[in-house]
Parts: sequence; C-alpha cells; structure tokens
Amino acid sequence: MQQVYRPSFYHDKDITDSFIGIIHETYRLTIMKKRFFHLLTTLLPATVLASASGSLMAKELTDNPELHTFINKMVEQHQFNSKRLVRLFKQAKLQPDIVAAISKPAEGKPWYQYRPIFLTEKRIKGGASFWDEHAETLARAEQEYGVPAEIIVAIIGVETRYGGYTGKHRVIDSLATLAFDYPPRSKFFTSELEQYLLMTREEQIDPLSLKGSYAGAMGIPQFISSSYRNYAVDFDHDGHRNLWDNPVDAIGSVANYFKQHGWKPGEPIAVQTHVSGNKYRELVKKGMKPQLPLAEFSGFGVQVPEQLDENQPAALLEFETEGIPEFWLGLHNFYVITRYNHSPLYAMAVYQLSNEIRKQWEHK
Ligand SMILES: [Ca+2]
Repeated sequence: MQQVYRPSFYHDKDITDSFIGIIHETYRLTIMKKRFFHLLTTLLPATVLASASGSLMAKELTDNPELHTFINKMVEQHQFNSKRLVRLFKQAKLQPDIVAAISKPAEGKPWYQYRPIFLTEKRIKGGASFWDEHAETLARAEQEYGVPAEIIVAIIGVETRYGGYTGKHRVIDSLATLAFDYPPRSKFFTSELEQYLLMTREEQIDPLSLKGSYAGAMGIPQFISSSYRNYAVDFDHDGHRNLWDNPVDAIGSVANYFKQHGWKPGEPIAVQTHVSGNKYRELVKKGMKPQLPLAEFSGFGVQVPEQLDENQPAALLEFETEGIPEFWLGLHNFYVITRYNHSPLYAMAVYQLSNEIRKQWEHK
C-alpha cells in the first residue's frame, strides 16, 4: 500500500499515522479509494470529475448540514460564536479545482523521475545560500534540537524552494472543500479545519487571510494546522509563531518537529546496499519502518556495510531506476524524515539533497 509520490507542495499526507503530522503533498488513499478514483478519473475528464464529485457545487457551503454539525461542535467544545462561524463560512468557497487536484489518479512517479524534480543545481545552490543567510539560526537549531542544518535546509527546499512558493489557495477554502465536499478525506480534513480555527484564534489571525497548498499546508515549512499547533515554535522569541514570512521560526519549527518525532542526533540516515537472490523481497515487503536488526539482513541476501551497528533495526528500500533498481538500508532517522511526508521517495530526496547542499555549502 504505497503512497502517491509527487512533489511535496502538490499534495497532502496521510492521517492514519499515530503522529498527527504535517500535511504535505503525499497522500495514501486506501486501495479501494485508489481504485474508485482511478476508475473515475479514467472515465472522466478532470473538469467533469470536479463538478461530478463536487456534489455540493451548485449549493452554498452554508446549505450543507455537515457544516452545521461542525459549527455546533465548535460552539459546544471550543466556545466559538455560532453566528460568527456562519458568517465566516459564508465567505469561504468550495473550490472544484481542489477536489480535482486531490482526486488525480494515484500514479506514483518512479524514483528516477521523482529525484530530478528536487536534485537540481538550482535547488542545491539555493540551499547553500539559504544556509549562508541563516547560518546562525541553523547552528542554534542544530544545537538545541540535534537536527543537522542540512536536513532542515533540505526540507524547506523541497517543501517551498526556501520559502519561494508557499501555496496560492485560501486555507479556509481548501479545508472547507476537503472537509465538506470530498467524502474520502472528510474526517481528516474536518479535524484539520477544527485545528485551523483553533490555531487562527490562538494566533489571532483572520482565518480568511491565510494561504497555503490545496491541502491546507501552510508557510515556509508547509505545516498543516494540527502540526502548527503541536510543533511550531517562536524561535526568534518575538512572541509569535510565524511560519509564513519568518524563516527563523520556520527553521526552529522544522527542527522541533524532527526532534519530537524521535530524531537521533549524529546517527546515520540511509546507506546504499546490494542484494542477491530473491529473499530480499521479503524485507522490501515489510515497508519503510525499521523492524529487523541489520544482523539478520545477510540471511536475506542483503549486504550490510561494516561501519553500521548490526543491532540497529533497519528497513530495506527499493528505488526504481531506468535500469537495475537501487537498494538502500533505511535507518531510524530515515524513518523520522518520512514522518514529515509519508513517502520513502520524499525522504530519499530530502536526504540526498541535504548531502548535496552540505557539499556545496562547504565548498563556498
Ligand atoms: Ca517568532
């Protein structure tokens, strides 16, 4: 049940994980949903699909009974003002293009097509410049949270090209559309909408004013509302957590996110390996979460480099190339990167980009 892999700022991510993570642009639909939408999108052009799936398109959002259930909940549980919420949602708009975007067929790009999107000369140089510009902050984040500067920089580079593109959709529209007009993900996005209203109230921001990805990911590091509330930090100590135009807060927040998801300072991330025979497939099938200790890998025909501690659990990852597949040992910290976006391709792109950025930065 692997995910859809696309550039991060085009999708959301999964909700089923026990961590309430950031929403980025990978999403894991269930197999059934995948099939259903694949069928739909095969049969119908995107525009037709958008209006067909948008059962409420002809109606106002405020006609939707589920919205009123939601508003009641916000009033009862969080003491929001009912009339104000109705006024707010009168100004929110269901966006058919958001439904069309998220219901695109689940075609995962293979690694050899995914990698070049992120591992570009421009993005590597951009990373080194971003590092130069924020060297002090990155060093402080590394010191405080134990997360290497190049990983923080690579995440921000993959997410938004160092803050250059943070999304064009009004967050209220994205979340309302996906909560009330996109049944497959309604539960998750209704929860994120709740988090969004709480977040904007806490941060004293007009909920109509914020923009983000079509899946509601916001700011320089593309945090979804629940992540914002749980992991964003005021890293420049000015009294606000501002992930939209404050790179200092963004850097601290990414580092904090990794720390809270178990990043182990100084430990390796991933190491390329080779396989022989067919037994390795059993390891690949186990997925990207490290489970078996490396000591057992040779029994599956997988080479284990000597420098690695054999007691640590690892995952065997297969990446599609145009020729023979690449195999990598994914270690604990690699798995932590996938908590930001549940895709091994995403994590590998971040890892490789981080290495290139470090090289470039050191050569300056
Ligand atoms: Ca701040």
